[in-house]
Amino acid sequence: MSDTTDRHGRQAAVRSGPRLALVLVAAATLVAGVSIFAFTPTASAGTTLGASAAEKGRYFGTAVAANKLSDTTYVGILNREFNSVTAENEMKWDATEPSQGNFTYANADRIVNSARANGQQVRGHALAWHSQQPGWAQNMSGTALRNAMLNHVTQVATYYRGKISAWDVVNEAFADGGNGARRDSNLQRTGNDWIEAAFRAARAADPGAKLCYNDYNTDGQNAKSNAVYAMVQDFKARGVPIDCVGFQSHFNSQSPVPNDYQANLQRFVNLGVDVQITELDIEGSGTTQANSFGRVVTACLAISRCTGITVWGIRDTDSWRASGTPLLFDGSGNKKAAYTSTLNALNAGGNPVTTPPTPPTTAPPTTPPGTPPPTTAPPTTPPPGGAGCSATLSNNSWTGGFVTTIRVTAGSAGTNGWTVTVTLPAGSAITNAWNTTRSGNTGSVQLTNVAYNGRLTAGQVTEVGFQGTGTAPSGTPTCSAS
Ligand code: 9MR
Repeated sequence: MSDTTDRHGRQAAVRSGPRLALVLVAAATLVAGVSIFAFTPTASAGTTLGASAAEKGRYFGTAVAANKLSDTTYVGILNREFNSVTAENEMKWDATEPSQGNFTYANADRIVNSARANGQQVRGHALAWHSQQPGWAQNMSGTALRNAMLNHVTQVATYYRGKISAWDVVNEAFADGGNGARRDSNLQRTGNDWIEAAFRAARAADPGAKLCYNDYNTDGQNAKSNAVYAMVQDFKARGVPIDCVGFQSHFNSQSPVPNDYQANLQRFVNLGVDVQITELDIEGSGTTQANSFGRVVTACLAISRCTGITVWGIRDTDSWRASGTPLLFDGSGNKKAAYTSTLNALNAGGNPVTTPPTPPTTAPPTTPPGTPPPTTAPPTTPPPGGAGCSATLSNNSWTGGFVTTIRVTAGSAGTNGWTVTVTLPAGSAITNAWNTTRSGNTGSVQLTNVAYNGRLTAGQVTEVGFQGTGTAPSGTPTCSAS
């Protein structure tokens, strides 16, 4: 490693004069709204996985278990080699909402805090999944489960807003076995639109995170990957917010790296999404295993929108399939042949990442509870709403529920406070609201400012929101200023 390159390979361009052009490109890219997690390519060969991937504009990550963060060998490799982490279990539904409405983030936070302290990005895994649900959710069905799932997505994505590079919003929703059907599950039985509803809720909660669909046995072209492909194509056509597809890539002798791996990933890219290798492990040993890792890495680096690779653990002994010795380090933490072939493939590859900025595809982002909402500068033309105020609403809706964003604009006199009245359709009810004090939850509902967003100058805008069950409100809410 050169002395101008940190272990993640990202600072070199900042410190190195001849690379100023790259810095300017990176800065312009940031202004243009591209992910803050993009890495700046440099010219030299990396000596760690993360540094080498970063030189190609990518990340190289690993799954991390919170209870191993006190293992010095583990942590030493983690912080030397990787520039992205995924919580192996700690962000799953059973871990983060063990009883309904009771959110626990301590173990996930240990991973996130460790990552942030060491300059690593964090992949979020996973918001909605048929497996590893808490018992209370397993026992739910219908609208109650749908709303519980959406509340979970909203709460967790809001809590980690700004800290997650990409979320696995929905995990493993398609069946194995050749017919391309959705997997039967309690979530699937809430209605076929549960996946898009989850993506919409995630986008509303964290507009800055890339939103991925993640699955296994989709690594080559087959009935399952064809079904995921059709879903992504449909989502892109209808403006459902999806940014990326995760290919877990758990391989063994029965399920080896498919010959059409690169072609399969490329066809998804051609739909307009990024692809990521999200849970890579390959059972085996020696040269055979090493060659397989090399093939996977080479395939990713050949694809301009394959933005990163995550291996599912550090040492063989850390693996969920430890007996298959499927990882890059042996049980003592020594680099295996698979490590060397992976690093060599990273250094040899391929195409730099070119991923366009993600335009918002849904309603304006909502502001998480407790966070002062964004405001805009006063316009030079007279604002709408006369001397008082005006309000508009926009919705993210799904069967049985909705998130509504209310935009309040102060009139020419500004406001000291305001109240918006929204009428909910019969049978609809608000379940929670943010940045506002609410009176009632059905029928005609009054939303009043809270302490920090009542005083608006002429034309100034503030946003508040609520989530509810039933059908979303429509029309123009009334607004009165004080
Ligand atoms: O590695 C995870 C293991 O510790 C858990 O016991 C297991 C339980 O479902 O989940 C493992 O991770 C899975 C991941 O979340 C989704 N894709 C398959 C992974 C391996 O089962």
